[in-house]
Amino acid sequence: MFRWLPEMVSTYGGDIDAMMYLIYYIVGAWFLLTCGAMLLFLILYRRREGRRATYIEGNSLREAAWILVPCLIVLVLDLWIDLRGGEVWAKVKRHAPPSDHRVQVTGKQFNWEILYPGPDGQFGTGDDLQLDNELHVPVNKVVWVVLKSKDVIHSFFLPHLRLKQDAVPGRAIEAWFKATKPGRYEIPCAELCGFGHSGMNGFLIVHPADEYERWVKEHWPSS
Ligand SMILES: [Cu+2]
Repeated sequence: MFRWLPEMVSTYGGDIDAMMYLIYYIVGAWFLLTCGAMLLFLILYRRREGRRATYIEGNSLREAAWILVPCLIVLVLDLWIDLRGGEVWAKVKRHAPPSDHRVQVTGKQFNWEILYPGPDGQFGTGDDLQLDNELHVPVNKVVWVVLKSKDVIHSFFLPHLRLKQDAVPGRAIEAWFKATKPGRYEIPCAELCGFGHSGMNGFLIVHPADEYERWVKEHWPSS
């Protein structure tokens, strides 16, 4: 059913997809039920030769039940979505794992500036490295991203990892992910940010452990 979603390569991506399935099937079932009932009534009670319209005096309780019962079912299903959503939210936001891997990503019209802290792990020191649109990370390691913006609101989107977070001017917003498969994945901007928005696209390069070591050695030979 979800073939149009990109491949999922993060630890919490499955939970996000499960939420989408849940909402999709609940809303889909209601849609079919409502359309089905409407179609059925259209056919059952259509105008026919010789059949007179019925005079209905009205029974307020029975009529109200047609509204109240579906409302109650919708409410219960809604609470189910909230409950499941709360669990996923807690997993992603409240019980976020710590990590030594930190990068700073700054959105600007129309690029992602990726700042690596270097071997000392501190931003704003001499061994920092800045690359445009290239986020290199090791596979199976938790990576924290500090999101900033130089101009307008951008949205840092890793569709394959099911992560999307706004980058807001004046704020440093943190997000994390753990990629589970080496590869090259897109980082589009998901917030209309100006005339070059559609071309604002970076790449997340997930390296196997040894390849990541080599990449680090290449950029910080003395480390
Ligand atoms: Cu943008």
